Amino acid sequence: MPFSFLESLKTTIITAPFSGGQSKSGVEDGPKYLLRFGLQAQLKELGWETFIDEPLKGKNFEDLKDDSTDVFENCKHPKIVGEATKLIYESVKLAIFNNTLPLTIGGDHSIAIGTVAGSFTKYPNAGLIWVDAHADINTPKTTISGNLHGCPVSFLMGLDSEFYPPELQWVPKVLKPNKIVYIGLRDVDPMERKFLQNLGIVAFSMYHIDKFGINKVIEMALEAIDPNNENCPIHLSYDVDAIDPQFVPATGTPVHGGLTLREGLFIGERLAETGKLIALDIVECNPSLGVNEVHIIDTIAAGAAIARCAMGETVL
Ligand SMILES: [Mn+2]
Repeated sequence: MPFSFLESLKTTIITAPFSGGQSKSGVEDGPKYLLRFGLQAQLKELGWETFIDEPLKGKNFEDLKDDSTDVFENCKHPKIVGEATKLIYESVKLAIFNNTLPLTIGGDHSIAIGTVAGSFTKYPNAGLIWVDAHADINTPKTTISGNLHGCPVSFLMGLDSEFYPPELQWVPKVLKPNKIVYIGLRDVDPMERKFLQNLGIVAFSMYHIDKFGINKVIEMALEAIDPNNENCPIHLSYDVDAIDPQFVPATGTPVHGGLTLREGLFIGERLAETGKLIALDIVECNPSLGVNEVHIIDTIAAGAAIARCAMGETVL
């Protein structure tokens, strides 16, 4: 039964045009490009009734991005990240309590602080599938770059919480280490690797995908977040940089040796098939990092295709 946690196929497309979790501009244009590409019409075509919410509308976070005033220890932009993610959190909560599936389109991955906090408020036993080249589990204490898009998982877990900037202390610690699983990792900082090991977090790197194949990896991932078959709902947080830059070039932190486009889409298709999806994020499409028009189109088309696959598109 597809989307068994919904009464009917309704989705709220939540735009999250936010770039404050990292230093490159352009990722705030991701939602605009995805919508211009026809994402809403494509979802309607799949049978979804669609609503749009723009929680950051009227907020000019781009102009507020300031590396000299908005800092806390080594963290960049905690004020705007705190404010933007809180607005996204409220929007996701509203969408999910209204029995719609929140599809949040970013924006950089810091926005997942808000999306996961929102979805887990309704479904505290949910599992989080984090598809990404990176683990995004640095803390304000361990981050080298200071970019908060590399920290959302730690905030959701409350790791090193005594070092949090005041503006991010609102984040509810909803995520337990046994309720997240990673797919696609290939660039993990030494301190992040320690967190994964010490907390016993299940993570499938590109090595595991090569070794077992993507289907088996997803089976193991599903089992890891729901070992006793308790029909746990699934939040999928999908960073497009999980897919190899040859298919998805216009993204902020590309790493070679990633998923093929088909493997990337299969994750969406397979999760849709479980019927357990309750929330979806598509992040880190940055049109301004395309060297040419083809790069931009490939990246946006891949982002939209991931959303469609995860929301029920099948070939046959
Ligand atoms: Mn990420």
